[in-house]
Amino acid sequence: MQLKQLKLLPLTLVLKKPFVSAHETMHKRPVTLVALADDQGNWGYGEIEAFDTPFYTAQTQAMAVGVLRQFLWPLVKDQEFSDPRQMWHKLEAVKANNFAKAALDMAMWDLFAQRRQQSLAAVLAEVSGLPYRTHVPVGISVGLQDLAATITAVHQALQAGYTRIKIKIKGNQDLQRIQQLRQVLPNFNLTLDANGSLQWTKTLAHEIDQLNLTFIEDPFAPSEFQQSAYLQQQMQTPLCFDEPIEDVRSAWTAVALQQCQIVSVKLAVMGGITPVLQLIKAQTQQQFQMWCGGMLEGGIGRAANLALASLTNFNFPGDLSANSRYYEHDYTTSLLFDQGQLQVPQKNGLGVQLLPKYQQLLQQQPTL
Ligand code: OSB
Ligand code: MG
Repeated sequence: MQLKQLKLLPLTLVLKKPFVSAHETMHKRPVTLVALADDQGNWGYGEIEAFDTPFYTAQTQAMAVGVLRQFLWPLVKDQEFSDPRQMWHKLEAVKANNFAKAALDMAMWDLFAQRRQQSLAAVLAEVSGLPYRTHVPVGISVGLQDLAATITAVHQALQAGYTRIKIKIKGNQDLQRIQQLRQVLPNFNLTLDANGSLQWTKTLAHEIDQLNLTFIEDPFAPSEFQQSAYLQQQMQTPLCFDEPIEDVRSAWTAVALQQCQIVSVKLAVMGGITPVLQLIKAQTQQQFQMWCGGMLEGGIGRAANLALASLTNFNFPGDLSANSRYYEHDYTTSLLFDQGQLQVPQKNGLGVQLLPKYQQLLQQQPTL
């Protein structure tokens, strides 16, 4: 297929309530919708998922948009590709800039699946050689808040059927809140995400082990590999890396050097679906566990995550909670959520549609 047109539509999704992590408090979520057309007039969609600020990752939304316009699109415009992986290979000429690459890669996979008249999940299953599920159990990520609000949020999440609940924490002191929560609700599937905010102490491993966690995500800053390895050695609870996982090599190294046992996969951080498929290959050789992380995606990003998370090698429910939980208005039709499971769309491609308003706005954008 030949790639002919690109359109970009910057959007701001307003959160129903602020999402608070150890890094920042988010009120609004910027995304740029990316629409890619082939020579037959088919359109595929992707999303730039970098934030406005460089606090969670180095690349910001504005940087990613700039790189996509100035460098990535000119590399592939009017080029002929038989497969999205071939296009991604071409993008490798540009160093890093994974968020920009991911948006184009997502749109390319959507286009590819549409041309084959298959759902993206079915295409990814075929390409990876893994089966996919039609209903995927999903988890929820609960932002920083006090104990009473945390207990309420956990009760609501359990009621909605979520099979894994992740709670954001900030700093060693905050482990006390989780201890108190465990006194009220000792047994549900709980994970923590410290977003790098913990300090190593002699008692840390023991304190974490007492919380009956499925795993703990990013206790230390991404550069503190040795500290993570040391903690993992002392701790029964599996350690999971999210923020340090930017490519296959970082995942492979972290697992091989026993810095973590579990990997959270974010296709936007890794540069798209293509590198995640490479990671899946590495996983079958090295046998680590992985799951699909989230970063408050809009409808297109959520659908791409779900297609990946439907593959049976994703070992834990992903951060794929229903989008209506975060946003009053998303820009696509919703994925179907029922009793803690998302239904994988059977339609061609990503399987969600742009709402008419956004389709119109997109058409008004210049063609690149
Ligand atoms: O660290 O996993 C994270 C959201 C934004 C940025 C980073 C993270 C998160 C979340 C929310 O935890 C996950 C979701 O999208 O539901
Ligand atoms: Mg995280």
